[in-house]
Amino acid sequence: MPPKRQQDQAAPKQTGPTGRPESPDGRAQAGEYLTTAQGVRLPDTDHSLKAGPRGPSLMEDFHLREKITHFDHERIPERVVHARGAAAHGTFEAYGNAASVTKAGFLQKGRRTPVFVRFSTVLGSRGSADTVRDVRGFAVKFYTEEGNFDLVGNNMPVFFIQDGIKFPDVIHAGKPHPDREIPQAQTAHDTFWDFVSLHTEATHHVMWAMSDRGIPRSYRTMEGFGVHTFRLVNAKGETTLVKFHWKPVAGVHSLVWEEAQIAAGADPDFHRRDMADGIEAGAPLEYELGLQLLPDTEDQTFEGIDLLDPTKIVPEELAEVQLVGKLTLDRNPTNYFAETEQVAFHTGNLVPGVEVTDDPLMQARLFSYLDTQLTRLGGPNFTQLPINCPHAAVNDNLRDGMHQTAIHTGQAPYLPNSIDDGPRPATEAEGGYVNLPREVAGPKARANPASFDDHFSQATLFWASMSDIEKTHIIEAFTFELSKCYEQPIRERMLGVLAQIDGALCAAVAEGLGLPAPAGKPATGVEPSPALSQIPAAPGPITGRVIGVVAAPGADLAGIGKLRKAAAAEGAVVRVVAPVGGVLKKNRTEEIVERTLPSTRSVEYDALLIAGGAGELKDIKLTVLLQEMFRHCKVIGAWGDGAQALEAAGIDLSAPGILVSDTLDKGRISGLFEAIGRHRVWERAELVMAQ
Ligand code: HDE
Repeated sequence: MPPKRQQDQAAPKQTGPTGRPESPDGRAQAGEYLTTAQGVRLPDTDHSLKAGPRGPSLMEDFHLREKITHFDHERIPERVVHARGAAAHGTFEAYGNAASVTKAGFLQKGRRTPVFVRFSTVLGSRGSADTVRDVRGFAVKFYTEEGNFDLVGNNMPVFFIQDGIKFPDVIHAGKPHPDREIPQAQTAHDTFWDFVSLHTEATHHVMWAMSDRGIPRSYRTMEGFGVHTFRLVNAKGETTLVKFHWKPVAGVHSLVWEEAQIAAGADPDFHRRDMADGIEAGAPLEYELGLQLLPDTEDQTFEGIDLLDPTKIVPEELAEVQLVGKLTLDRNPTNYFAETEQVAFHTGNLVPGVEVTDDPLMQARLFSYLDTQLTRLGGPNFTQLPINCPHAAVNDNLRDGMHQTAIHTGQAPYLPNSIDDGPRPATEAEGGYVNLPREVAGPKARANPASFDDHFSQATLFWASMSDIEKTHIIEAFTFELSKCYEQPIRERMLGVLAQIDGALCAAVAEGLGLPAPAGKPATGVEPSPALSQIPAAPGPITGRVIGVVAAPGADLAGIGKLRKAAAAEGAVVRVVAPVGGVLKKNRTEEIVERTLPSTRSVEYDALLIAGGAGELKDIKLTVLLQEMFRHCKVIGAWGDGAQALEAAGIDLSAPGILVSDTLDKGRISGLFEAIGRHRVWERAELVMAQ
């Protein structure tokens, strides 16, 4: 027998990215001195090593070379879609009522699971504007005790295509034209409309994109959807089909198109700033997770709706959305690159109790996400990055590869083995991800089921569910986008598609384009789904909303203070706007001017008031500000002599949603909050359109 092997191994000392193990949360740069990446202290980082003060610089300068080389490689490829995004940390707490349909641990009563959520636009590059008309990504990573579960959804419940094999095509059509790389981050161009008018399965999603859902007010006021049908499995092995929904506690609200355009120029970071500022101000973003539970039948349809077709919804009136837990986003990332840029979502990150279905769009996604991360994050070990690392213990027998940071012990990374000492990772069905046995059979074919041929009936349902003002916005969006196409046949073909949705929609868009409206055969007898409209029936919360107060020297600062206190109690913010910056003082009260008339635009405020004592103000920029607020149907108000300034700006004080009072008492403040809680004064819309 050969002698037993001696313990002869050592491993490098485990340190954090600082070189110091005592930086437990992974934050780098904790050392006292500026150093090279090798930890050598540096006396100077502003002057390269030169032969004399006038140079040339010397090759020998290891600090210069290292600093420049690292900088040269600071970027990683941006995401091929969803490149522009912003994220936040938070917690998901389960109510427990889903426990009967799924064994997933994170949905058991009272379980609190850390999460990281990244919101995004789809088409724009990483530096594009937030408020463009586009679909928004809503990707949630749950760090559950059973491993990571990623719910990689959007703010619209349907998708443009039914089969993932067309994804490169629809994205090529939506991205800027390849010759001049124009236009950025939008669908208002020929190739997009060419694609969707030729692939009419896109029609339902196009309706969502042209509706107000394409320009959300904020991430806080956006719904989220898992899109595909998933399969839940409970402890007894019983299955239920499910559609996932996120319901924002703050309600579902959008910008109006002119606001979206103004924000894209005045504040391209509008949505990410809103989220970060809200979290910083102590107003977390909140959503409830909702399940539409559907029987797992042989044909996987519900009330005639094919559940494997991602261009179809199940109206909430047919299958109630049951709320099963709450998501709270209350912490901003520390470092954009390390967290928001490096986070890697994957539809295949599933936990026991949640399975995917045979939706052909989902099937392709299962391949795509892991594949894309290999290029984007430079190799197979991106799961070791802190933001991607599961909070459950990992023992995966995966070895080596680029950027391996683990120091694996032992000699036999395979199972079973009879060599390595100590406990071996067990493989057990109990607690493991066991795919439920399911019969799979069928002739090999590149084909769709016949039910996938219905491309229009749910687009008609969506249209029929909109209020008049929402319909007007949809008509305006189609007219704007199609006006930007150069190719006449594309516009004409798209009018043909609209004719299949609704005659009035088609006629109105055709009129705007100066083209004849073709005839179509829209579906008849379609039941509207009131849940699809965003116009609130009752005032909602005003958390995260911004109230601007225009003030000037001599203004009623005590009144502003009172308003601020009341707003803070509701999670809303008051910002003082004045002709010039600085501090306003009256008696012992002070107010910091946060925005000046030359530096602000109306899109920054959900409501704008003129403070008492500021009635003398007359400034063309204030007029523009107020006229925009008026056009966008936002709440406008004044107290004391502030009404004079409104009149001077041409605001009709008798119009709906103009709140004028002598003093700012409790009743006036609650009336103001109620009006903001309705989001907009839609009763004013007709007046605005007549102007
Ligand atoms: Fe994605 N998608 N997708 N997608 N998707 C990506 O993954 C893909 C689809 C969604 O914040 C990519 O890491 C294919 C539907 C979100 O990091 C990529 C198909 C829905 C995000 C990819 C789809 C989504 C992505 C790009 C059709 C809503 C951003 C970078 C089969 C349910 C995640 C990356 C984040 C990102 C592929 C369709 C949502 C290339 C092939 C439907 C929210 O893997």
